[in-house]
Amino acid sequence: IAGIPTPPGLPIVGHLRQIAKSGLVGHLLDVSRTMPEGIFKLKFGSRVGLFVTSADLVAELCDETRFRKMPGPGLRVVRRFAGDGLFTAFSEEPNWGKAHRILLPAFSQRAMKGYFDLILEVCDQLVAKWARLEGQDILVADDMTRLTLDSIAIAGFGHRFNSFEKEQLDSFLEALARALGESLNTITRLPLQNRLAKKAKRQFDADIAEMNALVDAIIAERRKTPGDSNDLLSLMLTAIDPETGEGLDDLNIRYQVLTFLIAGHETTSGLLAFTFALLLRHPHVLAQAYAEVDRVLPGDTRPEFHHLAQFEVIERIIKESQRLWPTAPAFSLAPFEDTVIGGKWRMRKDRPINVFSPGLHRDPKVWANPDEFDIDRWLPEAERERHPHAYKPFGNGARACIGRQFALVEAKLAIAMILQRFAVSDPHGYRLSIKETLSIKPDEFYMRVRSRSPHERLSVAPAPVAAAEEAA
Ligand code: FDE
Repeated sequence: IAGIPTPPGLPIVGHLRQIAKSGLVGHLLDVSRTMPEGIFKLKFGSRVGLFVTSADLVAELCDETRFRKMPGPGLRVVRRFAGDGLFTAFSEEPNWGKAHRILLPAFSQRAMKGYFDLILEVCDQLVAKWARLEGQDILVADDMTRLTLDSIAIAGFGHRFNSFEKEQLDSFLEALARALGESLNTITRLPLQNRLAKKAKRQFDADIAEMNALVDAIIAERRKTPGDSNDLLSLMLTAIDPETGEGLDDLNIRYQVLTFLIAGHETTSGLLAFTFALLLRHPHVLAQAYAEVDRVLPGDTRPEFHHLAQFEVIERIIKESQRLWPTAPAFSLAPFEDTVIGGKWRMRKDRPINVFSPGLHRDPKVWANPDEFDIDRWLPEAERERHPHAYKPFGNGARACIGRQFALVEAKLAIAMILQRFAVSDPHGYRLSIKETLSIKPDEFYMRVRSRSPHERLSVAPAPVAAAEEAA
């Protein structure tokens, strides 16, 4: 049994000061680079956080006979508004299994096909807006947020935010951003500071009330006019869990709607924004993406569901973007019983351990040149030989992301439609900096677009990889 390594920190405030400087994710990445064992602990005031970045250790944590998801301090604060909704539920809570079984059909391949036209319509709105903004700075993360929020709301709940018609982001998003920020702050603030944060607490309550009002309106809307849709909301309101013979109760439905509104847009918008920031820094990869889009969607071809499977380069781009910057950057697990991992680190029953994904995704024992953006890591041969637990952008096991396919459909379609229509550029030489709520986004990332001429669409040279594949 060994002591878990920790970097030197100041007494009492522990690592809080460094976190204030470089953000939690930035600080964790810095620390993980100095921790060759791939496990470390950090002091947050009186609390100690455990972090794991080694693929071998993560393999043990992902063994569902020994460990299960255990929401840590951050998610426990989010429970004040998301309750026992899918994301924040403890695995033992009966509502988790119930909702999981009831909602799973809404994420089948067939369901994705059904959402396609709705998502396409929202992507059209983004493209139309950007066409009007030609030559001007576009704040990428904000428009990606409009896109992903509108998509999950229309596909999941038949609710239209119409975000692209508005200058300002929906006030729901401001309330949410503050509430998530506050959830993050309660992790990184000292307990004494927490007690003093009265004003923050009042704002937190007001923000929760505002979010609930929106959710209740969406539910009331549907109860008034049920229609014949088979979406998430109709499953929540009417479906019966085959195992218990029960449906979801009203409070849980509220938690689920809010959960999907949040989980369905935050992480996917960050993913899209990171992807464009990375593409603009890697013109040779961007060229490959253009070549693929021009091959799959020549000229003004309207995208259809079956095209998505042909975006092989874009898929690798998305995977590599999620490797470097997984927008849900951590998930936490705890053992059912006291146990030891790696042959020497003691893990206490029910005590959460964080898998810090940006660190795991750079584990030097698995990834060559881990900080380099290289989409060829995702060629099938390379993938087959990889450590099976070195990549967890969607979490693990039964508690892995239920929205994964939805996010990928949306991301692929949005990327393809933007590249089909626009030449993208980065006139300000963006230097990546991370904005953290509980998820991460590129901060203050602006890009510009210009409509591609028909000539440009024909003249993009196919990238070597794509050419070789076509010949094969
Ligand atoms: C989930 C999730 C996860 C796990 C977490 C933990 O474990 O804690 C992760 C990692 C994730 N997720 C991630 C992600 C990314 C992206 C892009 C996404 N995600 C997206 C999405 C969309 C949607 C709708 C969603 N997502 C949703 C969700 C949910 C509901 C959940 C929970 C599940 C359970 O059951 O638990 C998740 N997600 Fe995600």
